[in-house]
Amino acid sequence: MTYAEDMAYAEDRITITAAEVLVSSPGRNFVTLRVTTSAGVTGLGDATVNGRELAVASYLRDHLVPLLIGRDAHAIEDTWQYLYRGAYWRRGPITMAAIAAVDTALWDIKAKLAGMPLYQLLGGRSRRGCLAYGHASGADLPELFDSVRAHLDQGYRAIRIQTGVPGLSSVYGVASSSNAHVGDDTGATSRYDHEPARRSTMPVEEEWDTRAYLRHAPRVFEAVRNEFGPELPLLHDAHHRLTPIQAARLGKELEPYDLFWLEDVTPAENTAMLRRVREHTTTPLAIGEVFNTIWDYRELFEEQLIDYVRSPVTHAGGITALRRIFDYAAVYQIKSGVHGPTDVSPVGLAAALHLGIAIPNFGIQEYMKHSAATDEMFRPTYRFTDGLLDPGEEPGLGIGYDDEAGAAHPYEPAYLPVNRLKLDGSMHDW
Ligand code: KDG
Ligand code: MG
Repeated sequence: MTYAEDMAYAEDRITITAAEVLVSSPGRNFVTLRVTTSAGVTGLGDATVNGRELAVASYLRDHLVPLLIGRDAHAIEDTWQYLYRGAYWRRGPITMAAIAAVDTALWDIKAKLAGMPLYQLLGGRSRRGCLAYGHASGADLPELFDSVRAHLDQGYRAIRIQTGVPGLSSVYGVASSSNAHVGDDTGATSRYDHEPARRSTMPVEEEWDTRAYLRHAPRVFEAVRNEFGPELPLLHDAHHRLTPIQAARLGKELEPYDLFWLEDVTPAENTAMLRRVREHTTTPLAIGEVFNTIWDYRELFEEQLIDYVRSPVTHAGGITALRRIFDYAAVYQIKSGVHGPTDVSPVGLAAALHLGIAIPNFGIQEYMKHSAATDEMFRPTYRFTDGLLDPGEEPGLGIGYDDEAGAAHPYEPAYLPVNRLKLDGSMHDW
């Protein structure tokens, strides 16, 4: 008898009876997996890969869902290994987002069956709440200061700072009414603080000038410190655009402004580049939102080249895999700093909060509020109070999925922008 046949005879087994891939677009696209069990309990997982949603939907629908039917819903680790090792073609954002969705849905189910919020199964509460950072931005300093004040009024205790760069018409991370959520069904014309994907069949082209950015960024942080004082934790995302020596210069020049972190200073593929950056600066470094396995972090952890891990549950293979990454990071005093833009759905954010409230080495959680249409569809029960996010006390993840709302917001093609150098039009990292 094979192991699988042996397990099939186990008494009181709760099996997976169905798994649906739900692609919807309440203001932006999301890929959600809903797993149903013989006990009638369902679980949700987020598999959204911004701008490549249909690839992961197909991976799930065509290749993983057929393998799930009849499996033991409680055997989370075995299912993870079965999908990861079993694929032969390991790693990569599409594979790992698909595995993440299955893993997250199974944790949701296990916690619902236990009648507990998921964090209880991950070791219980380790802190009052998860410190969250919000996104302040402005085309210029007055607009940026208004945005910082608005975030402080909302209770944020840590704030990411992004601004326009003189000579460039639009820059990653800077809100504006002209690039408000395209097709946001709420009809919002408000500034987008966080939604770079535009609904269109082709990516929007932006332009970039590294020298102008490097001249401008330290002046912005000097002005923000002068205006808001030394206490407020400030973060900044360089969004993969610098060479190692440029990154080293930026880190060094920002040292007087005491950043909480400087994120994604160099492109993620060659992690050894961060050695050069680290040799020159004590500004804390965060990286990893485009990583997808523990292997991507090995060199960075063992050489202590970073301070914060940016992987979200959604893109790093789920709760099972991200938990392992955090445990490995803890050996080196490295903390969590989970990616939480709007393209991580409320399911992915809730999973991060259950993990974040439980682990010993929580650092900070990125938080960009989802649109009203998104929250109506997923009905999250996590709460943001006084700068802290709390996963709540509902059994499981505390997230729902409204099928009618999902059907009313079908998928629409959308892409992240691409970047070209202002100097000569060559392609650059966006
Ligand atoms: O889909 C891409 C976004 O998730 C990314 O651009 C957001 O860098 C980002 C961040 O730090 O939130
Ligand atoms: Mg980032």
